[in-house]
Amino acid sequence: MSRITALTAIEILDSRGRPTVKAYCSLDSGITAEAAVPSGASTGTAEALELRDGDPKRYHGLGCRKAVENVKTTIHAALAGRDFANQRQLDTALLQLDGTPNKAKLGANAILAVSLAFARAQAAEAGLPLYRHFAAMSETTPRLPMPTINLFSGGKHAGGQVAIQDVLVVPVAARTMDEAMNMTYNVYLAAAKLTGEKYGTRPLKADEGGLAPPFPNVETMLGDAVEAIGRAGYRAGSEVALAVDVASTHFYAGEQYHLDGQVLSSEVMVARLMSWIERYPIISVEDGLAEDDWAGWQAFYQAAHGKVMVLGDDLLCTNPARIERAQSLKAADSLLLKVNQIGTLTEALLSYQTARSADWRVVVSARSGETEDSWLADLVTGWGGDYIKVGSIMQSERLAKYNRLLEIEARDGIRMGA
Ligand code: 2PG
Ligand code: MG
Repeated sequence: MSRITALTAIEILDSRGRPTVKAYCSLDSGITAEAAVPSGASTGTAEALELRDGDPKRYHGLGCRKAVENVKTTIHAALAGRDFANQRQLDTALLQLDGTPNKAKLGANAILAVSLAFARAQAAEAGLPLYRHFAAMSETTPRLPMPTINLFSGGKHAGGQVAIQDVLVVPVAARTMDEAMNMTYNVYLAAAKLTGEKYGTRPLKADEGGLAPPFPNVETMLGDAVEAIGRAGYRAGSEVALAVDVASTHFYAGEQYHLDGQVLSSEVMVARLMSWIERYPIISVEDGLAEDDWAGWQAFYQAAHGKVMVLGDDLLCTNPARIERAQSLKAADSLLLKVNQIGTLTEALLSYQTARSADWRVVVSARSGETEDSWLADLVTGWGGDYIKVGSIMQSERLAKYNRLLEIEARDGIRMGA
């Protein structure tokens, strides 16, 4: 049992300079723990509500003072003095207090910050590293994930100069996190040199630190990634593979996909995705179709399942009901898990378990607006996620997670894979 004595919060800034929430949870054992929440840009419409102040005089309306106040007043008043045996009990109390289907009253940013700070406080109380606490919560054996690392960016993260959002490298031949990061560094440097030569640009970086030269189209973006892998001395496919986040919800309008100056039907979009899969060493396609184009997702699943991971982000929004729907419709076979899309650890774990119950793969993901908090690295390790997606290796809010994975490997001897 952990008795909460105080809950409080402050407004901090994320990696885009926008406000977000950091919460502090104190227990009567004398422990105080903290946690900060991230924020997305390419958000799905089914995401839980991120409470923003809407005051145009502060941060263009993006302030989080209301969410902070909700932690300090409503949530503190309701939970301080109470005992909670575990995360589920705490999160259930938070959900009851909010009482809305999408956390609109208190804000998912306020609720998740408290949910995470409590987890960290309980871990500290038990004398466990955070990932071991997460492993106990999910009854799994901790293991390190395979990283998927942002190399090239487009879409909403890079001013839209190319429609798709991310081309990621996956160092599939790496046996350790140490090796994976070194391979990634080599490919990133080769890509920066290549794009400098080819586009004559200095390496401009997008929200997650990916390179963002003016690619004329998606095929060139993918081709340049393959060339960079080769220049770095690796075999594309068997040593370093690619993953893409098409983020196609964000170029879908009027039931058509607006890609590279063309207007594509859902059927043609599926054919386009399949042509990329055939021509480039892609192992995972995230949000190949828009969040409402369920028929398109089903068609893509029929064509691509077994060849690549059919990975749902905006489609699923880490929501167990949407995951179940995708399972019964055969619309996807992998979950991109973002805890703040749903808003509590307990619900995110249910999403994770729902995905696993149908033998899905799980990619645990950061957001484009991140903080220096590294809890995500502990979460993916503790729950045993297959992959982590954190962005590039060039910004400290991303490196906080990679460095934590390196630390878990070097100091605790936790290994990658099965
Ligand atoms: C995504 C994420 C992370 P955002 O689409 O997968 O890359 O972006 O946080 O903006 O939703
Ligand atoms: Mg995505």
